[in-house]
Order: sequence, then structure tokens, then C-alpha cells
Amino acid sequence: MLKKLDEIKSKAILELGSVGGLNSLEDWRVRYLGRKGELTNVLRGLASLSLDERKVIGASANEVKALLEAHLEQKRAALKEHELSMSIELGRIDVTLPGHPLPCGRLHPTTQIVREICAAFVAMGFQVVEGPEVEWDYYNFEALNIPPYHPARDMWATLWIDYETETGERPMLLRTHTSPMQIRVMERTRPPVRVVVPGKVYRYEATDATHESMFYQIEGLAVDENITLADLKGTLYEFARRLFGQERKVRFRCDYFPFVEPGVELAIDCFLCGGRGCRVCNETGWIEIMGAGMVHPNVLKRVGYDPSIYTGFAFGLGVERIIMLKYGIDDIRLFYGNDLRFLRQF
Ligand code: YSA
Repeated sequence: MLKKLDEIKSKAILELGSVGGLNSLEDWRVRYLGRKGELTNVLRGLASLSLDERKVIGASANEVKALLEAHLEQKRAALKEHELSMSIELGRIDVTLPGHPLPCGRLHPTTQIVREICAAFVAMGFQVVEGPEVEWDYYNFEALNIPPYHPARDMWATLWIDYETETGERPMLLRTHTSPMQIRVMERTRPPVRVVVPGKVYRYEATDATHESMFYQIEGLAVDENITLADLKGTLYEFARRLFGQERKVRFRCDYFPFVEPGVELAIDCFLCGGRGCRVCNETGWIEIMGAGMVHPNVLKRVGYDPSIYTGFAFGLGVERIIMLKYGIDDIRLFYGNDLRFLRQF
């Protein structure tokens, strides 16, 4: 049987040399390696041999099989290459034709606007920093002048993390706003401070046309000597002009946030109804895009800044609301619905 195997090997390799095309190569494969091929027949015959014979002849047959398979692959590659160069030579393949376009992704509209807004503030001298989405109660509330059980906590419907300290407290949460980064930045820098902080925030809220439970905010903070409310207004007017153009109406109104004094809210006239009132603006004609104010002295004291020397302003804007205003989108839920028909428009 060993002799037979040797014969098959020599004959197969000899014949392979004269194979000139992919079709005759397939005939060769069937003749030697196919289910009813010569080598397979030898392997089938192993069953009638003794165990010792089977070991020797089986190993040898497998060697021959591996060798023939390797020759087959080599020959196939060589024939394919030859056929390709012949096709090019004969003009059957036009190598000057443009290739098939590769599918190409793009930036999500939120990412695009986050970058645009940050660039507007960078041009006004702000730096961009980022911070954690899983936060401590201390940064999200307490250091921002919102002690435990303060009713202002109800302004931010909070998603708490199931983590308990040794004393039984549950101080970990998904940040409800980017304001905790005000504290983190001030803790590690001295004035002058000028930063913007883009990032995701989370709220335990029912969704509707203008509310999501996960959305993006951009926080802004400027602290130095002699900063006044006029600086805040000037900066935010300039931002609104850069992003929405000169003709958009901007409204400042008093608002309350425990970490500012005074606090304001900035709104822009509704893109859909032009200020007459509709479902997007809750019949008010205005869409609120950010909260802002002068940093509360208690917040400055908490991070070791002397409020008799330093003052500052801060703001926090909702990114998706800004995109809605800019492009006339009437439902915030479109952003994270993963509908490519919507996303491809940006
Ligand atoms: C206020 C004063 C400061 O000195 C600094 C920051 C702030 C903002 C404060 N941290 C805050 O979160 N205020 S807010 O609850 O009114 O949200 C800010 C903006 O986020 C809103 O003006 C709105 O544009 C957007 N927003 C709020 N809830 C939202 C939302 N966007 C989408 N879905 C929601 N559920």
C-alpha cells in the first residue's frame, strides 16, 4: 500500500504540471482528492488492515494528502493570477474604471454641533475639558449649594447608582447636568478660569418632543477678578449670533438655580411658529436653551476661592435643543432613534 501511495503522489504531481486552466484543475482535484478519488480510495482501504499497519499507512496517506492539497492551492493561485493578467492584456478588464465606493460613516449631528459650539467658545478664549458621567452626590448637588433634602433637588429627576457605602449612604448617580465639572475644574485650578465642558447627562424623565432621558449639555464657566453679569450677557449674545445668525431673537429672564445668584434663563424664538406658539414651544413662542448666572459665593468658597476677590459666570445649555433650533427639527427623539433616513441628512 505504501508503494501505491508513492505512485499516486508521483502521478498526481506530474499531471498537475500539465494542467493549464481552472476547469482542468478542478478535474484533477476530483480525480485525486475528491470523495471517490484515488487517494480517498486508499484511505477507505485502511479499515481492513491491522492496527499497526493502519498507523503507518494512515500517517503516510495523510502526508500525501496534505502535500497534494498544498500543490493544489499553489497551482490555483498561479492560474488565477495568469487569468487576471490575460484579461487585462486582452482588454476584458478596464483597470481605469473607478472602483466600487466603500460605505463611509459620518459624524452624528450631536457630535457635529458639540464641536461647532465648542469652537465658538474656544474662539472667545475658553478651553474644552471633559468629566465623568457617573458622579458623586457631592459634585452633582452638595458642592453646588444643594444640600441633602433641599427641595431644589427635585429640579433634577435623578438616576441613582445601586452602590452603598459602609455607612449605608447611596452617594453615586448618573450626572443630571454638566455643572459638577464646575467644581472639579475649580478644585484643581486657580483663576482665571475659562472652560466649556461638553458631555452626556441623564434624567429620570418621561420623553416628549423636547425631552429625552439621555441628552447632551455644554457647561461654561468663567471666573476671574471683576467678572460681571454684563460679561455673561455679552458672551451668550455673541454665542447666539455665531450659531443662529443676527436675525434670531434672544430672551433673558430671571431663573433660579441654587449655584448662581442671580440666575437667568436664555431662550430663542421658536423656529417652527416664529414666536406665535405651537406644540414644539409649548404655545409660548420661545424655546429655552440654557440656564446661567453669576456663580454663587458659597460655591466659590467651597473650592477655596475668595468671593471678595473673584466673581464668575456659568451656563449650561442643552445641545439637542440647539440642533432643533438650527435645523427646524420638531422632535428630540429622532436623535437617538437610529433611523438612518434622519441621520443621513446631516
Ligand atoms: C444653570 C446655571 C449655571 O450657572 C450653570 C448651568 C446651569 C444649567 C443647569 N445645570 C441645568 O441643568 N439646567 S436645566 O435643567 O434647565 O437644563 C439646561 C438645559 O438642558 C435646558 O435649558 C434645556 O435646553 C436642556 N434640557 C433640560 N432637560 C432636558 C433638556 N434637553 C433635552 N431633554 C431634557 N430632558
